[in-house]
Amino acid sequence: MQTQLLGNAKQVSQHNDHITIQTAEATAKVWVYAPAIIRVNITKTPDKADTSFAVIQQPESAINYSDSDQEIIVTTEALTLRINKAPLRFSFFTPDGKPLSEDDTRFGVNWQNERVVNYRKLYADEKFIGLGEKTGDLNRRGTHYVNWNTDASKHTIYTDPLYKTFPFFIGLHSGLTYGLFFDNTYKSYFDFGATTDDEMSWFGADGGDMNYYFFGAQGVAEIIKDYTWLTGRMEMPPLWSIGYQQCRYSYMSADEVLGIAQKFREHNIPADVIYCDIDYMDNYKIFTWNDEAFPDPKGMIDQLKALDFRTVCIVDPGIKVEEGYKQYDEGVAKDYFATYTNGDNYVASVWPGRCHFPNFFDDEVKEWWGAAFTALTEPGVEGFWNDMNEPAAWGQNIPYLVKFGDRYMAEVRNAYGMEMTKATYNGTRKILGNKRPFMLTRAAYCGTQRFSAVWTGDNTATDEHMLYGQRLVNSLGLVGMSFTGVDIGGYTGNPTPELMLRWNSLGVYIPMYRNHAEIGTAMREPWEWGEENMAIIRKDIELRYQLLPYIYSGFYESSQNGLPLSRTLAIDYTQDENVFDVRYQNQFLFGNFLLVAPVESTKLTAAVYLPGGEWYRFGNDKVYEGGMAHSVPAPMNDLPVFVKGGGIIPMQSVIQSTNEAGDGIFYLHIWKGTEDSKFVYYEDDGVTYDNERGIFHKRDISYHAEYNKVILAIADGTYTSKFNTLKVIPHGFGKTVKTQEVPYHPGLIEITL
Ligand code: MIG
Repeated sequence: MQTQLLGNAKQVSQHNDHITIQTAEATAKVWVYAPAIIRVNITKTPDKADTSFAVIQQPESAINYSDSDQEIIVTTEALTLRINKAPLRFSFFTPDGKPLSEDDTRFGVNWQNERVVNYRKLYADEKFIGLGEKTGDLNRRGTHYVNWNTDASKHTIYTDPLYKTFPFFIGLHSGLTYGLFFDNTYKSYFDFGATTDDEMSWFGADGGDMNYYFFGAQGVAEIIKDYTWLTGRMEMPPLWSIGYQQCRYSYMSADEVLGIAQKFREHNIPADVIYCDIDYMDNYKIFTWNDEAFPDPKGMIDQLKALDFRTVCIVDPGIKVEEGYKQYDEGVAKDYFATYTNGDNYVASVWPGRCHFPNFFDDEVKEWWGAAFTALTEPGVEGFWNDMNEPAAWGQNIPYLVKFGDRYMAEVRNAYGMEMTKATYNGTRKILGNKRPFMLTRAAYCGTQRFSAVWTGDNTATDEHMLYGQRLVNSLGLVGMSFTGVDIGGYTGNPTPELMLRWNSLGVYIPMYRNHAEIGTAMREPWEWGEENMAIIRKDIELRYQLLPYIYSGFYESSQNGLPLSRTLAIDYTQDENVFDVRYQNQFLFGNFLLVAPVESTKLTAAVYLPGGEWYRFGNDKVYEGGMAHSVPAPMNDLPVFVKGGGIIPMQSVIQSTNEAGDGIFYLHIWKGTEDSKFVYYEDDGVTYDNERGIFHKRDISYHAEYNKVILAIADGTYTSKFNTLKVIPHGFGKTVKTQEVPYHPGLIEITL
C-alpha cells in the first residue's frame, strides 16, 4: 500500500462558479454555495459526473478569490478559505481571521489506495457534536465512528455502526462554531481525536472523493439552518402521524387489529395510528395481503377509519423469488434487481425466503416500485413503513461485488434505504393525490428529512436504552432530522411497569410517539398495566394531544428553517459546559420553551441542570433559578419538564384523535419572564397539500415582558382556524392576574395581563 499525497498546487484556473487547482496527483475544486457555505472537492477522477443524493442547491454563480505565490484566498462576507499552495492545504477562518478549522499542516488530504482521508488540526478545547444516529456521548471528542448502514438488531448502547449514515458534524472551540458535511456514500470514518496523535482529528472514506461542504455560520442553530438549506427540510407531516401510534410485530389478524383499536376507544385513550407489521402479507410478499388473516383489507381499514384510526403498513425491499408473483416476474423481465458482476440477479434470504433486491438507484425502478403501492392505498393505507433497507439480509454481509446498475454496493450501500424511501414517497404521494402520506424509514442518508420520518431501530427494554435513545433523537435533530422516534417501551424484552410509564411519559416529548414491541414479548398496550398505571399512561397521552398545537407549530418551524423539535441543549446553550456533562447530556428542549429531563424508571428524584434564565416546573409552576443544577421530584406520574420564563405554549382540549375538533378553545399559556419572547403559531387542515397554496393559518404570538402584554399578530393565510375562543392563561404572574377569555379571530388581538 502506498500513501499518496495531495502534492502542490501547479495550476489554478477560474471557471464560472468555481476555481480548479491542479496538483500532480489530483484536482481540487472550490465553490461558494452561500456566504457561509463553501464546498471543496478533491478528486482523482475529475471527469466523473458530479452527483449527490443529499444536496438540492446549486453553487453561487461567481467566486471571489485572490491568487498569490503562496496561497489562494477565497472570501465571502461570512467566511475566508485560505488555500496553502505547497503543499496544498485548506483552512477556514472567520472574516476577522479567527481559525475555524484547518488542515493538519503535516498531512492534509491524502490517499492509501482508494481510501481518502482528511487530517485536520485538533484544537485543545474542541468538542464535536452530530453524526445523527450514533451511540456514545453528546460530545463525541475522543471517539471514532464508522458509517455503514447495518441492521443492528440486538445492539447495545455502544454498538457502531447502526442503521443510518449522516456524515455531518459540528465542531465547537474557542467560542466559535463550524460545520462539516462529508458528502460521500462509501463506508466512511470519523475520528474526533481518538487516535494516539493528539494534534489531529480525521475523517475519510473507503472510496470516492474528498468532497465536503464547510459551514462557517456562528451558532449551532445557524449551521443547522444552512445545512438544511443545502440538503432540504421536511414537509408538514400529516397531523394524525404526530398523535399517538400503536404498533406491534405483529398484530396477527384483522380481528386483532380492530380489537386493539376498539380498546383504545373503550378506555378513552387517545390514539391515531395502528400498524400492520410483516404478518399482514401473504408469505411476506410485498404488495400482497394474507387472505386468511386479512381477508378484507378495505373492510378492516374502513372500520378503523370509523374509529378514527389511520393504518400504516410495513414494506421491506426484498422481493420473493417466486414465479407468478407479479413484482418478481416484472422485476426479472425488466432487469430491475441488483446483480452480481456476471449479470445474475443477486439473491439473499430475508423474511420471504430467497429474494431479489430492487435497484432503487434507477428512476424507472423507483417509478415501478412506487406505482405498486396501489395494493396498499386502494384499501386505504396512508402510512408506509420502510424497514430492512440498509439493506438487511440474514447473515448481514452482502458481497462487495453486488451491483446496483453500474455502481457497486460499496459505493452506494449507505444511500440504499434513502432511495427506497424516496421511491415509496414519490409513488404514494402521486397515488394519494392531494393527501399527505406518512413515511417512516430505518436506514437513511443526509437529505432523508425531505420525505420521511425515521426511528432508531431495535432497541431494548432497559433504562439505559431509554436514555441513550433520547440522545439519538437529539443527535438526529442536529443533522436535520426533526421527525424521529424510538420504540417506546423498548423493542426487545419486556419493560417493567415503571419503565413503561416513564418511557411513555418521555414519549409525549418525542417527535414520533410510537409504542412498538418485538414478536414474543408481552403485550404492552396501555391497558396491559393495570388500572392505576393505565390512568397515568392515559394522562400522558392526553397531554400529548393537548400539546398538539404547540408540537405541530414546532414541525412548521422544522419545515421552514430545519431546526428540530427535540433539541439538545447544545443548540441553544452551546457555550455552557454543563450541557455536555454526562449527567445532564440527555436533557433537551422540546420546541422553544419546554425543557425535558429524561429520568430512569428506578429513580423518584432527578438531578436536573437548568441553563441560565428563569424556569417553572410544567404542571405546578414552581420557580427554579437557572444556571445551576437542582434535585427535583420525579414521581412516576410527573416527568421533570420545565418551562422557560416568557414561555408561550398554545394548547387544546383533550381529544381522542386528531379527527376530533375539540372544544374550539385556544388555550394560550404564558409564563412570566424578564425578556420578550415570540412563538410562531401554525395551523392547516393537517391532511392535504393545500397548505402549499397558502391555505394555512399562521401568526406571531408575542409576549412583552415590560408591558405584561400578549399580542397575536394578524394571521397570514386563508385557512380558518378550528378555534373560536381564546383563553389566555397566565403562569407565575401572581394571583391577581386572571385567565381571560375573548373571541379567537385572525385579526390583531392584544391582551394585557
Ligand atoms: O427482522 O418487521 O426494526 O421494527 O417490527 C426484523 C419486523 C424485521 C425489524 C424492525 C422492527 C420490525 C421487524 N423488523
